[in-house]
Amino acid sequence: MERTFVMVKPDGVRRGLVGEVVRRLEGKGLRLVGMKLMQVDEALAARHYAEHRDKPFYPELIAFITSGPSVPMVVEGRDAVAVVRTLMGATDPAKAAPGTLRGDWALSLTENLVHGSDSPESAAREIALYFEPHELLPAGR
Ligand code: 3AN
Repeated sequence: MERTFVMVKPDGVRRGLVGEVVRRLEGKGLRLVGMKLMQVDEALAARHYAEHRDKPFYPELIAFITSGPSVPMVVEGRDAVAVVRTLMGATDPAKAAPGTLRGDWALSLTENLVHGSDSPESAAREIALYFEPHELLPAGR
């Protein structure tokens, strides 16, 4: 069993696509162990995207991720990190395969609907950034 961090970004919340994201995660067989609606502030955004601090797209990324409420989640299941990356599709939605979340529901590189951790180490770091331990269900099944 593995856990990963997933977040519906502000574009997804604005467009009413939270349910679509949750439906696909649950439909695949992943188990929701944490979920909330929250406004990401500048400080949290800076910690989340620290690895991109020197990239040209960083200011746009921070402005976008703080532009409205997001829905961070933790899901659990076999190979959860890789499975979520597959369900999300490529970072650039223009190149994301049909049938993936970004392939079906996004076109912009910045406003690309959803975030998912890229490794178990990133997942642990990002889960701790967004959730207190008591906000997560105990490991199950
Ligand atoms: P992913 O979200 O697929 O893990 P990362 O971690 O490489 O992708 O990038 C983090 C976020 O930064 C992306 N989700 C996207 O919103 C934004 N981003 C990445 N590359 C670019 C780019 N070339 N131009 C604008 N935004 C980008």
